[in-house]
Amino acid sequence: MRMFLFTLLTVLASTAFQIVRSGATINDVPQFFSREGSIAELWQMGTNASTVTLYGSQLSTCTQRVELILKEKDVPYIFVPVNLKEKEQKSEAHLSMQPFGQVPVLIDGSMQLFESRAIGRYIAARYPFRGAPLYPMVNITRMAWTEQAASVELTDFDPVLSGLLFEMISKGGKPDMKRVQYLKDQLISKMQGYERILSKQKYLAGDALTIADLFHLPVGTAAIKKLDLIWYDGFPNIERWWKDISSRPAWKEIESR
Ligand SMILES: N[C@@H](CCC(=O)N[C@@H](CS)C(=O)NCC(=O)O)C(=O)O
Repeated sequence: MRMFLFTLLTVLASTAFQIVRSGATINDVPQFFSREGSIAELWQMGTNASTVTLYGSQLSTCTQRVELILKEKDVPYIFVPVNLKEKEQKSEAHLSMQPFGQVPVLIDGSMQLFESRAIGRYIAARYPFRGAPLYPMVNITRMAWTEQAASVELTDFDPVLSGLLFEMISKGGKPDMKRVQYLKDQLISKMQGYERILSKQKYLAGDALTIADLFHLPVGTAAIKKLDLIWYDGFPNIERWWKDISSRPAWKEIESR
């Protein structure tokens, strides 16, 4: 009986802690408790019993995105290297986990997941009590802003910088210069949008760090290192934001490998 009461109090205390940490207001609380299965979910979330395994390549930006969220959330994991040069990602065993023959793949107990950003969201939502609070699940407004910022990263930021990396690096010295110019023009217009956002708030989804900010780090850093392209040059608020997020210990550890 005592054990039961202790367990119940622990669950309630950690629930309250999560609500406060997520920035929810008192109006959000009934909605939080009315979620189907929420107590069971919370129990599972708080206990963190399963073993997390990440299949990937440490040099791939997609794998780095997942490792970054795992480290920020302080979730221990086993890393299984997939040799992309040897095409291990196209093996039948890997295709059974990732139907497109790519990395990363995450296994968490009975859960199997691919797509780096989906994995990042999952980790941040699944482990709310660990590490930095990166995904506001309770406050729907803040969740929507996080999704808005994550969508901008996926559809505006990543295609431009990945496109430049593809033209200038992956094509082995034969870039399509018309496309390069188009992407450079796009970059300026996208940076103007980022500067407008970041001149009003500290991070992309408001004044708290979220997964959306962190999702930028792998490709943003690759562009700086491989293209020597300081893409935020001339945009003081983007520069301030970038220096903030790129100096986080979790990212420093990943980029220094
Ligand atoms: N949208 C996927 C992209 C996955 C992807 O492109 N992975 C690359 C590494 S960053 C890969 O596996 N490349 C090897 C290949 O396509 O064969 C994600 O974010 O996970």
